[in-house]
Amino acid sequence: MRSWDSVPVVEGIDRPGFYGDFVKPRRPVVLRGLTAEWKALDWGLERFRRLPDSAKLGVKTGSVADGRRVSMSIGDYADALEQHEARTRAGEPSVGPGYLHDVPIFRFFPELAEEASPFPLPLFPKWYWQSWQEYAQFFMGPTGSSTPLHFDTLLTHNLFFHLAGHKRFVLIPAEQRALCYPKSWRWMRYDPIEPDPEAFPLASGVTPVTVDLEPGDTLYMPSGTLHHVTNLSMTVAFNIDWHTADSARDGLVSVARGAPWKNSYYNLLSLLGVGLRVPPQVIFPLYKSYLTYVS
Ligand SMILES: O=C(O)CCC(=O)C(=O)O
Ligand SMILES: [Fe+2]
Repeated sequence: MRSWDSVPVVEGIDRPGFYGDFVKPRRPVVLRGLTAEWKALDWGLERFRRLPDSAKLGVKTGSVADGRRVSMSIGDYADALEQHEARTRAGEPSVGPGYLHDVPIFRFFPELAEEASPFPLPLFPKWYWQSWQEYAQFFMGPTGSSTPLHFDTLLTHNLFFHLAGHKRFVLIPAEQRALCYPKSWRWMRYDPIEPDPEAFPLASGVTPVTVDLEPGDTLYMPSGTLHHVTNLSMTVAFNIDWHTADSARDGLVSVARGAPWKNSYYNLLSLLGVGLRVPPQVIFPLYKSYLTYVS
């Protein structure tokens, strides 16, 4: 069974190198310096307070796997986060403000996308170049918040642009899913941070690797990679889940392995786009409900 000893850190990658060394062989990598010129690397709470407060975003409360959300403006969330971090630093008890998790940020605030420039388009299939920002999902969370072990439901590849704070990913190859005690299609019961060998004996065969991200690091996770994520401090990041024709095809037939039917709909749209070049303007209006699809 496939396993990874470590995740390489690479600077200055081009499209042939990225696809040849990582996407095709399905190996994760940390790309360093790719976003060095982005204004987004300076995003702090001040930046979010300056955004319009008319947009209400879904903040996840409790375990993110449960998908419960409360609605808040980004400015109010920034205030709550700051107060929570200050109370925690002072050793005072504080209930966290929840995790702003999987939010299609550039649809709410298109002006922010300009601060992620120059954007590394060549790393994505051409089909995404025109409107990459539509596919971005934003994450901002307090120290200690986490996302339990899962994979991204459509079996997309993931480029994770880490911007602020310290974040720890634990990665497990897709082929080891059955050893991780799936409780649904995408969420696992096994916790690689606090392994419980008695409850989960099969997981002794799992080979997790830990990847710590610094601001400005971009993590590539191949289609289906299992990941557990911990915020070692307050963090800001966004990802793009994207398909190659191969991963869209895998996603389409994953219904036979237990994926929700709805996933096939989104994966068929991606295959029509990435594989058969149906233009994004035709596909996106049909696809966009995925970005608020809590699975
Ligand atoms: O940052 C997190 O907490 C979760 C990130 C994640 O699961 C993803 O990018 O798919
Ligand atoms: Fe994920």
